Amino acid sequence: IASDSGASAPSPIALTNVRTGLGADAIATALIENLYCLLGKLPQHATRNDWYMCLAYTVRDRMMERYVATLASITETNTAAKAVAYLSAEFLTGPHLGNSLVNLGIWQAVEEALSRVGQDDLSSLLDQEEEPGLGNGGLGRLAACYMDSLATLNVPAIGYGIRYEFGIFDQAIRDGWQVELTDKWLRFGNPWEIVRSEITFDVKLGGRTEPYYDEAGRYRMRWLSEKVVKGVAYDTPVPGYRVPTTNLLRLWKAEAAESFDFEAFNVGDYYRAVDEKIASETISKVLYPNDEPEAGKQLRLAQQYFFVSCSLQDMIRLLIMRGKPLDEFHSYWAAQLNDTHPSIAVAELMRLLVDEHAMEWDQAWAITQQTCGYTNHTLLAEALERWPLPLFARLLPRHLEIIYEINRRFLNDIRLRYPGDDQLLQRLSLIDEAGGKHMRMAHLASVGSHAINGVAALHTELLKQTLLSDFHRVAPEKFFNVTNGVTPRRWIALSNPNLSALITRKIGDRWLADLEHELEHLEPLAIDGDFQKEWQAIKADNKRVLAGLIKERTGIIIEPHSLFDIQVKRLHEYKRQHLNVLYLVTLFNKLRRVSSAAEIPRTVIFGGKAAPGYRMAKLIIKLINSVAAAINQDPVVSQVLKVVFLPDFNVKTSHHVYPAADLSEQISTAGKEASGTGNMKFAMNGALTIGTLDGANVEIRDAVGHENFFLFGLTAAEVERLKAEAYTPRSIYDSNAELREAIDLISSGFFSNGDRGLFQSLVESLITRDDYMLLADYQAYVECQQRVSQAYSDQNAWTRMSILNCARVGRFSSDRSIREYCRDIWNVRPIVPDER
Ligand code: GPW
Repeated sequence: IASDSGASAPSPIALTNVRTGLGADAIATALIENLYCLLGKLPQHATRNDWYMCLAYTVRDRMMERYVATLASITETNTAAKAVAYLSAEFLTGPHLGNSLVNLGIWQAVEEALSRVGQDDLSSLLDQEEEPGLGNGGLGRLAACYMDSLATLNVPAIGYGIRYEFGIFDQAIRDGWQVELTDKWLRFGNPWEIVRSEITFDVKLGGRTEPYYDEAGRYRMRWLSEKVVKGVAYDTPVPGYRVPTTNLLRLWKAEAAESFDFEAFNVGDYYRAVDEKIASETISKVLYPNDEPEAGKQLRLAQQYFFVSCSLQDMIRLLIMRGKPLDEFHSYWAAQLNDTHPSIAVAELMRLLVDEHAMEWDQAWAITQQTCGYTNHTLLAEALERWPLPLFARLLPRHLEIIYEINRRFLNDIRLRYPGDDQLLQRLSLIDEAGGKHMRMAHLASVGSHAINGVAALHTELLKQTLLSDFHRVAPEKFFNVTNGVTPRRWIALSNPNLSALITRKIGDRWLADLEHELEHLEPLAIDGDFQKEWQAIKADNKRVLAGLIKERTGIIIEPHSLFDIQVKRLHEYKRQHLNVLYLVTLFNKLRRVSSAAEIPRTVIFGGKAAPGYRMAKLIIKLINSVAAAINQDPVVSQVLKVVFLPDFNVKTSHHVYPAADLSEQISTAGKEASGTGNMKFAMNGALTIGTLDGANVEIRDAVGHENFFLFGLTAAEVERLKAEAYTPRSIYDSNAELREAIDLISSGFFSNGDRGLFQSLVESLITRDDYMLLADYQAYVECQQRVSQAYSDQNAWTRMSILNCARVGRFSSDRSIREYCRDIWNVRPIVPDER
């Protein structure tokens, strides 16, 4: 076993070292050494998980040098670099191992090293990793893509969030229904994190406030809390793609504060102390599984405040470590609020500066506004965070006072600028006075930030015109659009390695680091017959892999040559999975009537979780599975149509899904999906989109060319107009025979063993309210799907469109998004660690 020399050397460790060397030799030696030293095993006794763990440690070792250097640049006294603090309640990173191998450029060396130690199957080790499901869907995954891009662009950054003990639940399907299972992702340990037991902060909760005079005779407030919890930092390195920067994700775990008296003499006190400990730890126990949140849960507010307070205290600590004065906080930190979940940061930063560090209000306020930026991710009214005032006051009494003061000053200012407009004041107020009083977190975030952005062009326009129109009126200069993006490292290189190799063979290897400028070099190849063949062969391979996975997970056998038509995303009425189902039932009816000989064979694949308390979403899952069962067992129809619900859709399984898609379903009601990001992942992997003019679909269609995109449905403006004119879905039901036949078949109990009641609430809501306008878009959708089938029957034309979709979506790299944040919102510049 090689020895680790130079442990005390101050200079960088030699690159050939067993802990850092990137060659197969060093890695092979390190594997055996880590197996022995960290896991206490000899190779002949190692299980697959042992090999995974020692490989993970071996890879992590190789990030440490860059991680330490990058961290130094955020802590050293003589650096002028501003860093980004990305505050997010969710980071849906997905498995780390494969991504680390891609970004460090050691995939082949690791394969070689593994074979030298008798392990020939890297993919089975990759499979071994439990993914950290610390997010629900798009918002959490976006945060992970942005962390990858920040590091890749050499922008120093810390992602701050919560180390949930239980992430998003695992989904099982029993009798067609979703069943939730707890996600014990830490069960076998987490080799990617480093606990920083010395980095802890106290977080107060509850109690009351009290005025006092400080030594200088100044009138101040102090917060006498009811309890204190402690946050402990857990760091996960985030390596950039083949660059010197390795940033970090710093997630806070809640523990009992030291101050709790475990040496109590009295037995009763001892048990009380243990109970307190358990209560403290519940704060970071579990991720709330609502994709677009249901508000009003006290523990959720406690989670938000907990991680925000720890993060801001840490940012102040790091600033002080750098020897900078507190009044320069905003020169060294840009804090981005990922939706309103961390928006309590506005009040907490004020509290820390004013109460804890005795800063004057005006100065603290200027610093707070210059530091914070707010990203909005939804216009849906039901997803806007509003806290009942009594609940807020109980948990955060001092913050309530601070917010009242922020509000008083803000509204005063507005009153002077818009005299006599009391309506405007009411609409802008941080407090909603109607009904039971509520705190409007989007207003707090908007007032406390210098920049507010939406996540796609359409979304930002709607944000300015609707949800935040008054804020746009009083402060138009605050508004920006930053269209979302996704990282091509995970979503092409890692999940579609064959496509990746083909692209590199044709246009060189710079595209993964510069997608916006390089990927378009594929365009001329779209009409190259040989290239088309290679492209088709890779898609066919990917489809076979997904077919294998589906067979393994569901027992359903699908035809790899059929058109793979895929809708994977969280279940939500606005995303309209049930519009897809209405089309499937229509197709089913048609295929039972007429010969299916001419039909283009399709496999329609669904995946996604429903919030456990969202009854309609869960019923839609049951409907998909019920319709799937009827179709798949029909001897005639199943020749040309199969329907699959792939259980437990998560980052790991998604690696096999996007690369295998021919058709990407992006069919939300126009105006409802802020951006979507799955739409980008599909297009990058050569899927064509069937979609509405919603979110980033609009920009994707413009980028790939209107002729290479299957558009249908009402526009956002038409949706609003129709709603205003008293939309009557029943008249559409009455007048469209095919639609009526489909809905009636669902009502009849055909898909539910004769149970006419099962889907009644769903059918009822469609015919009577249809909030998401499925019936209004139904005919257009069905006709558009016919155009899809026709197009697919010309494989060469389809392949050309597929190549063009990939070649033209370079701007949906999260690198482009992050460059825009850096330029427009954060005013930060890249810095290579060695030069700092
Ligand atoms: F409600 N999104 C999400 F806006 O995944 F906060 N979870 C959420 O809680 C919210 C939004 C919130 C999604 C949007 O629905 C999707 O359109 C967008 O692409 C994604 O956030 C990233 O911006």
